[in-house]
Amino acid sequence: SSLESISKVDVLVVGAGVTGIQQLYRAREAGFSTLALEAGDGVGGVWYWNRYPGARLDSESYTYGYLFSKELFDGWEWAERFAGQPENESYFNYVVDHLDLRRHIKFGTRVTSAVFEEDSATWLVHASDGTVVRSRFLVAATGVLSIPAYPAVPGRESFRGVSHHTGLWPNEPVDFQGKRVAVIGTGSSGVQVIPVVADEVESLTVYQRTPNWCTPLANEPITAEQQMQLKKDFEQMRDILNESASGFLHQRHDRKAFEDNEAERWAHHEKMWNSPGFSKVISNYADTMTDSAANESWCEFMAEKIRSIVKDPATAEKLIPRDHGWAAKRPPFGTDYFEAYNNPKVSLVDLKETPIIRVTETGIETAEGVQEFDIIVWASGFDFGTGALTRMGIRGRNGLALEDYWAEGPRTFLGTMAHDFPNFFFPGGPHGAAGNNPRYAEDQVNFVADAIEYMRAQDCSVIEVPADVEQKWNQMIEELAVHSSFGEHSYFYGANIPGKPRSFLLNPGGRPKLREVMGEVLESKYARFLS
Ligand code: NA7
Repeated sequence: SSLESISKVDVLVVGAGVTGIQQLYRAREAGFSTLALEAGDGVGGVWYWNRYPGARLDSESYTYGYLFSKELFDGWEWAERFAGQPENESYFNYVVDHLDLRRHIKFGTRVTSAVFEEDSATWLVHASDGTVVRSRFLVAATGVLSIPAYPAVPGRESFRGVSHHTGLWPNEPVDFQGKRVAVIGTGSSGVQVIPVVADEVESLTVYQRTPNWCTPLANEPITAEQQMQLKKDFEQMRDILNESASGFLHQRHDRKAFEDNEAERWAHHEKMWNSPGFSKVISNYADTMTDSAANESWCEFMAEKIRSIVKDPATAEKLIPRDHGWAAKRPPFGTDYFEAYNNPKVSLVDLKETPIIRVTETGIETAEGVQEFDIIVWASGFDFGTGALTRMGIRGRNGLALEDYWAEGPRTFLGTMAHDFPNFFFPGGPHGAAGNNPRYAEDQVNFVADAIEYMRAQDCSVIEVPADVEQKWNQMIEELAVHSSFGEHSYFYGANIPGKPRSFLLNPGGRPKLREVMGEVLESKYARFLS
């Protein structure tokens, strides 16, 4: 009968990316029956889907990988400070095989609905391939950057050439050799793909809506000596990361911008320009994000850098952001990004002057006419934070749809639970994100694992966050969001998706707040959460 085809598990994990893999591991370690459903045909999540040329970490590789096992850490040597997509994908395959998790993952299986059934206090989950699973606990580890977004321009489907979103890149390599290529978008993905394909193409046309403060990533290989040091310093490194608000090793700078004279200030700007990844945010002048003059000084320095790199003055001016300061949008980090515009094959279209009217069968039409292309690369971003969760058909108590509950923006506790959605967790979700993804996601994974182990020990069947406790977390988000450097025009507010409610999607309290509140719940022995 059809009933017999329903598998039953204690813990169903959706997604085999950075968060889902760890959740699956913890559930198996605790002896729960488990299954993970993964839409892709391989593990790695964003590192599976974003396989476009140039895709690369901008968190230091060794601070991004798992830190819950020294053995796992010692068994892997990162080749580069900021690993590229192939290395990341290999890493997650290494982890899954090392921990013997692969046989618990069902690939090519996208969850289409998940309904909470009151009587049995279980979740009934359906997937695209006909898979049906009943689980006691449902964990959606579906990521914050997993639903690609496209500009609302007509005709995209009519294009007869090759067209790919960076976040849905095909497994087979795309041949750029001698092709006329368009790239739409100049965020983190755009600045990575542009310089890498520029050399191969016949022509590359970049469609830019908002220029970004892109700075050098400062990637380099990790030497044998550094490898040894990393292994030696493992515990110390983990301690620093655990204390860091955003899960990075970078240390805060103790000076404010105008405590230094102009020469000193320029020297610090120069140092920042050349320093790796997010140190440009964390180790910049302490008031860079709070004092507009401090922010402007750094921006003025960066504008000069852009002018000194880009040979054509008109192009340089177009590449300099005018409407937002440093870290008002998520800053991208690149390698030879601005340099790419000195390549005579590369040209820049300013979409504020000439917006895209439509995509045609052969190319892209603006007020200047149609430009023909062989390949269009959509580096146009994602439905951040809530995108995957509101598309999964999640139904809580009394059939309440998660997308309705979140119609005005997400309501969560710890970015991990929602009231009226019992036995449901979404580690790595909205309101949790605060910097280096795996670092806060692991806090959430551990919170979930500890909670369900405790429930088993106490013989409880339902866990649910009380409404007032959820309310308090949301209030914290709202109150602290005003101190975040990210503006309302950033995708952290949902601004890139037409019709999406504007609400802050990160955890502005950072990892310390997350851990503090988790600690309180643990100490109270989940008071008022269990029944
Ligand atoms: P981002 O950072 O959201 O960048 C998307 C880019 O696409 C950005 O330049 C956008 O311009 C542009 N865009 C988006 N919608 C449109 C429309 N309608 N028309 C023209 N241009 C558009 O996504 P990424 O993939 O680069 O990076 C995502 C994350 O991955 C990143 O933050 C890291 O965490 C890794 P806009 O600025 O909106 O004017």
